[in-house]
Amino acid sequence: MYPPSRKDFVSLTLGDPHGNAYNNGKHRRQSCWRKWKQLSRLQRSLLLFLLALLLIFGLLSYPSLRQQWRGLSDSEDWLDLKDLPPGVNPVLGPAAAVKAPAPVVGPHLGPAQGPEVPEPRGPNIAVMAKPPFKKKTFLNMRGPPGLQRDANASDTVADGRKELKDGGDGGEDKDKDKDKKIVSWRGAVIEADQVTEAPPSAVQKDAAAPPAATVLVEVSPGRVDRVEAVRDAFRHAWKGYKEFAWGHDELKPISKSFGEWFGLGLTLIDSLDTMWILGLKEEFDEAKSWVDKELSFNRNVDVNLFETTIRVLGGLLSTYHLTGEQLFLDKAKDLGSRLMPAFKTPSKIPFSDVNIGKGTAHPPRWTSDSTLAEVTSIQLEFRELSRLTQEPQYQEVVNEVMRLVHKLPGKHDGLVPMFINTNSGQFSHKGVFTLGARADSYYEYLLKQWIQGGKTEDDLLEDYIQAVEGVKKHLVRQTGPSKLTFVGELSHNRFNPKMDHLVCFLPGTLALGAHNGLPVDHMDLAVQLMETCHQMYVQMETGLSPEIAHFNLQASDSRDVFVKPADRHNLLRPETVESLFYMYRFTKDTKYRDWGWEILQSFNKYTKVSGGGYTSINNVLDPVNPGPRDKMESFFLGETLKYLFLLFSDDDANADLLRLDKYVFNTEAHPLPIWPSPPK
Ligand code: DMJ
Repeated sequence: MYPPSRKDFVSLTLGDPHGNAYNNGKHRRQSCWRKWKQLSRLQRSLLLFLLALLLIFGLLSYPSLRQQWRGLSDSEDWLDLKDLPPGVNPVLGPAAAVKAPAPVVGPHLGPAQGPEVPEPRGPNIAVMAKPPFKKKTFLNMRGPPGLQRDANASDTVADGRKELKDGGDGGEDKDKDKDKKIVSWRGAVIEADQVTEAPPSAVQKDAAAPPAATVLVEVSPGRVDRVEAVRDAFRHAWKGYKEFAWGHDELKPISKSFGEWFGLGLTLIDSLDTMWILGLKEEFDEAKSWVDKELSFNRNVDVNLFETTIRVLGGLLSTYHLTGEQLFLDKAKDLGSRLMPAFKTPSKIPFSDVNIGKGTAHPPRWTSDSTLAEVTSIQLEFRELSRLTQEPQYQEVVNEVMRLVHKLPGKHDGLVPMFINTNSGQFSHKGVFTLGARADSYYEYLLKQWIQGGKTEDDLLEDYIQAVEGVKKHLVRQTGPSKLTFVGELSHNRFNPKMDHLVCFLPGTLALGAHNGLPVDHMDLAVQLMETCHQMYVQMETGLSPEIAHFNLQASDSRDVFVKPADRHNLLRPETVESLFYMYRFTKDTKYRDWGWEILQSFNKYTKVSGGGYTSINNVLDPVNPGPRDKMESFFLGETLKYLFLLFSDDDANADLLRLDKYVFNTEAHPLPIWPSPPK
């Protein structure tokens, strides 16, 4: 062998089998020129004209494209940890004072904030270092395609047509609010409710309301209005579902139609225990009859293991517990056994998708990874199924997942990566840590499994406590202006001051842990984070939180919270009201009820659809045209309204119902019993 000559090197590099790369290029250029010369003058002029046109269009559309790219990329927010400005330190305990801005209610009272929220610029910008690379994994959140972050969030807003009869100031003039506002979008009518007046009392309502099955939750007189308002909201949502989407997965309230995800009557099953808890007997009985006569899992359909477990299996199990009706346990058993093929993988880490009719399972088309939160947030349900059926296989498969994850290398002070490989059983895409999408309920279920099993499984507790320490050390920061505490994200040692609304489950979970004897500083952090989640609502013009908030680390008199164009949507998510429920239960501080009440009013004002149902919206910053998305997620009925109801209900009068030392709520708000004796 001899070293290759320069000519050999060039020909190898340019990939020409004959070593004639340069010559070939020359010939190609010559023949192009010859062809151009062969064209008639007319043909040449036409081609030049077309090229000029293309150039003009390109120049004209550049600014809007640039705007879109900016919205899609949040790479500029990534901060190198070593670049954090002085004073931006983790909040490590009670010492950190929360100086929250004065609460602002109603669309017009927030800090000066136009429909376009300016990015922090110039001196207000924290150190904005570019990351080495920016994976788009953050854009792929858990959930159905429709739940994924919409990079074109403003599309619907743009072509929405609206008429706001009262000028849309919302809340400035109480009298105006008394007149129902009619907002017409795309030919559909959204009816905004009264927001400043209490709804009719229970006495007034009772005449029209169907009799309750069993009054499961008694309410004290002072709270009747709010509880009844939640019942009203549920009835309104259910009306739309019943009329236009009965037996289907989700209501599309604007087009008065339905959407199918798995074809399992998702909204209906997710709502069963909510109806029972709210005492809506007639609605419950109708739904039960559908489960009895129509619901069949013997269908050739691919379902997502996690979503089906938390919504359908969880919903059936909790309804069985509340009602004692065998029908629901039978259905749960049938479904549980059909989900089991997901666990037949080389690593025992389950696949994301199962065909419940064929008994086959597979990962998503593009990867052999599963999402970490998905494989570690099915345990409460499978363990409970084993306990009820005395069939150990369900708890065995999910306990094995926890055992594997417990001893897996690649964690960062208890924080876990977002993906795990179903072949190797190892974490993948290491080095990215978030409490938001794809990791959130891993942390929630560590604590809740420990509680479910009577606080006897030490590995779960150990992992949970270590994770909370990791969160405090690496992810918790405070904003510069008002010292709002938030949980950011970490990617390869770069900190991003960005928090998903999904993270707002954390105050509730931390409070639940503290209530169960874990360190009091967990509760301190819960109080601070609860305030921040509240601010994510009240600082928006609609009083509703965006899907993702960005926080300002710079000490300045600028804003604390920013929202990017792609993150302005609200999917009727429950996490904040869920945490408010826990915070109120444990502190009895009525401000948490008031915050929940404000949220319900904002839902009524900006997402309630005339004719029935509530809709996700595109833009929480635009009270004039929030941009309905035409979708009511099943968790709005399964979780959001249930937690609001429980928040306003007088729990003291319900010593035996849904007490937090008797029940643990799964991540879809389905209450499951805490076991009377430890797991075997
Ligand atoms: C729900 O399905 C569950 O709460 C899940 O854990 C997270 N996402 C949705 C609600 O936002």
